[in-house]
Amino acid sequence: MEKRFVRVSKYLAKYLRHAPEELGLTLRPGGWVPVDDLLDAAERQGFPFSYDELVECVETNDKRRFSFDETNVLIRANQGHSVEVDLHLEGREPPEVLYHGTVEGFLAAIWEEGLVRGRRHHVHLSSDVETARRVGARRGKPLILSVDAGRMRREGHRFFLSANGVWLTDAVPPAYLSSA
Ligand code: HQG
Repeated sequence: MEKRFVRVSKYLAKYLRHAPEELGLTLRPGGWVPVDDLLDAAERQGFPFSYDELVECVETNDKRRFSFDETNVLIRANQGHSVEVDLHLEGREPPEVLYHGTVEGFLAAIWEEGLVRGRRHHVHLSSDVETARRVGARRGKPLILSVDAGRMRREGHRFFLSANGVWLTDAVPPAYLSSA
């Protein structure tokens, strides 16, 4: 991902996931905001980018963090929000095993209380070890936990799949966790 687009992506993540009101934006149901409102607000704030740059940023984004609606009139972050918003995610059958990348310092608390969502809406899980490793590596030497997602589902927990392939659930109690 080109440097300029990393900056635009960080800017979008901030305002589409965490602080839309700081740009004078309100997330619509589904997390959507009008593209024109976003472009205008960013320009007013002194961080202008063009419609074409926005499209390229969304299309080349390393984690496909954002999407447009079918008509490219609205844009949203696919997951990762801390503000209250209903993303209209549909429940999905997860694979038997999902993975979570974390770091040593969190382990004692995780074995004690399980995975909790912190300030995001959900706990984020990956369907492959490599992705989980990258997620954990943001914080230090990554440690991978396996989540017994099939059993969780059979025992009543709900799972959602974001548009960019991240598995989401409310919480993972310790009984479903093991070292990968
Ligand atoms: C840890 C990025 C103590 C958890 C990534 C994690 C992902 C606990 C941190 C997405 C805990 C939360 C999400 C407990 C969980 N006690 N620590 N009971 N339960 N934790 O950032 O999963 O670039 O909210 O292990 O690539 O790291 O933003 O979640 O280390 O897809 O698009 O608490 O964010 O994507 O951290 O990352 P986060 P995450 P983006």
